Amino acid sequence: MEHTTLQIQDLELFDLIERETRRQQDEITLIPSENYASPAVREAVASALANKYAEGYAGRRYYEGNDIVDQVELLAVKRAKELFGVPYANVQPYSGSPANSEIFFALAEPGSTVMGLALSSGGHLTHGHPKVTFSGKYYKAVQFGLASDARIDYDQMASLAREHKPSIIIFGTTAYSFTLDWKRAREIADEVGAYLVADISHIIGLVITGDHPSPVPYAHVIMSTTHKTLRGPRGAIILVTEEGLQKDGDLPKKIDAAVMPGMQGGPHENAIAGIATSLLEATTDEFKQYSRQVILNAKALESELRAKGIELIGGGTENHLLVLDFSKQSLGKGTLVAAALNAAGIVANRNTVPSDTNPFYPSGVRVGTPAVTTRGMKEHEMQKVAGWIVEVVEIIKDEKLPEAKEQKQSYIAEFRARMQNDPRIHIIRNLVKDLCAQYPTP
Ligand code: DSN
Repeated sequence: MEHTTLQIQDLELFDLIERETRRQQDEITLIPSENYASPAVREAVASALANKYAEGYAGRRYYEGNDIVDQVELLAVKRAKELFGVPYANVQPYSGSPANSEIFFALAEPGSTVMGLALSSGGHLTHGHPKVTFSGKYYKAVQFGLASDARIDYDQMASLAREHKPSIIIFGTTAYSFTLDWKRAREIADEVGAYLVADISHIIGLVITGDHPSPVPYAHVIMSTTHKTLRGPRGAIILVTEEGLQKDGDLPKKIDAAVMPGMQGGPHENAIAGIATSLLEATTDEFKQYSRQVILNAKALESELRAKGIELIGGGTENHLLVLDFSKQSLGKGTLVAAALNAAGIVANRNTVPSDTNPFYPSGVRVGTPAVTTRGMKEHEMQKVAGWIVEVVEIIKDEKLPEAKEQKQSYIAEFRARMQNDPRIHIIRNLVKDLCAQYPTP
């Protein structure tokens, strides 16, 4: 085999990348926000476009030599506008958190009130999480949560909005399994004159194919990352809808200015090229089938896990993800389940559930189907995966995090080592690897 340039020049890094590539091939990714970008997307990201500075916007750059780069960025903008049927798109945000901060700074002065879903209820850090994020530090953040059925509590959202009169309601989720009611959210926003910002990062692929209702008729501004269900490169887009333009005709200008120079410098035109080609991929029949299968696979996981007695937040799923709830076994158990699954080659993430008191050692595990679906796995494979999850949970049924804070980390380290050497976990790991061999990563 011919050696690559990286292999000749930097063997240490080459080896690490090889190992990570192998890990991705040999393991099952159930992290719902991860996916595999296509070879075409990766080619665009690794292209000569990475070499170019292009501060500004097409036709008004601060650097020379951008005639071609302008066309690349305009292509991404055009595809985003056409795919969503919106009048404005900005494709420069580096990722979701910068994009949300840019939207906040464009729409409301620091110090004003913003409202979003609490992190512990499935929201995102940038939706007003107190103290540690720009959204909770520089804005007065109000957070709504879930009702007793684990669905968004729209009544609480409405009453908090009436009480606090937020300038922005940011509505979106990272660990929520049910359909979002954009119409209701818009009614609440209208009642208090707020902007409705939809964060569709997790569900963008499902929105494009109509497998989840679109926020376009209701939201004023839409933000999405591009690397989750869309399968593009790491990045984000901000859209302004017709509704947004009607509320404030200056929104495009405000958002452009907040992105650059407000928050960012030179856009990553190689990533923008990757976004452009992923938006093209999202128009294909193959993408439609993938999106539908993502949901079918999540439903297959749901029915198998439920049948085997695993508790699910809200009882199941309507989208691409599920949150498994182990709080009844013991608080913090999700941390151990995720670590044991990892040892078995099933990669998920620990996640808070509503009853959690310590977000660092949560009791839930979040799993999702976009990545396995991209590999071609279907319901039959999901039954196997669910079976292995159940086996791992059974193997560690008597494990419990110690109460004392100072003992938790050392317990987890010892637990991880024990799981790596557990023969029962080894058997599952080999079965996982065999299954993965039948479904190569793109
Ligand atoms: N990190 C993303 C997720 O995993 O959902 C959210 O930013």
